[in-house]
Amino acid sequence: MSIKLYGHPLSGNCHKVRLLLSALGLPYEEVLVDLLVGAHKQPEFLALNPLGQVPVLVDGDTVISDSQAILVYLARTYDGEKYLPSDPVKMARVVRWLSIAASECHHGPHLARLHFLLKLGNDLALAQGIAHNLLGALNRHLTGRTFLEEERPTIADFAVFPYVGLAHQGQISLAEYPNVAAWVERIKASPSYVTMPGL
Ligand SMILES: N[C@@H](CCC(=O)N[C@@H](CS)C(=O)NCC(=O)O)C(=O)O
Repeated sequence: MSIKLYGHPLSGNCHKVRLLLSALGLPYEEVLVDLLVGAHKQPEFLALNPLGQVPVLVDGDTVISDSQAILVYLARTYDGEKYLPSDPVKMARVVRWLSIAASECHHGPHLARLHFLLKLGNDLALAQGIAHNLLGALNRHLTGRTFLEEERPTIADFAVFPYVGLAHQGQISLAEYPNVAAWVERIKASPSYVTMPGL
């Protein structure tokens, strides 16, 4: 069975999935969905994801959209415990970060980055404010920790990492957040790490 990732090279949401696919050592084909010409709003792509957003993962007959959902699917399908532990407390702690990735990471560093990248005209001060609040909390959480929840990266790390690592593209510096900056470097030093433009 072949795995296809429908994505775009500049999408941090897609990069979450690339990081896990690489960590799992899974071969896959990346299918470019050209967001700049509206390919994500064409009927063929909307049949995969009615919301018209990347990433979408196709694994045989299984179609999953949403980066967080894809991380859960891949982690549980291809490596039982390592990236998403099934112990209820441990799982809840990892899922909490998936929620933060979809909320604070999206409304903070992601939208600050898009302000500059796509000249969105969105509220930059609001996005940067949310980002600094997130980074302060993340910095405190990472005190004395190597990764977000376990002594190894889990899907919590892969979900939060891209938009925090790309924060500088939204003119947000990590200089005030040394634990976050060190965690970003630790992830970049992982043997399976793959990069993307801006990281
Ligand atoms: N919650 C979704 C958000 C996906 C998302 O916002 N994707 C962006 C690219 S990073 C996109 O496709 N935007 C096009 C659009 O929303 O029209 C996820 O985590 O996958």
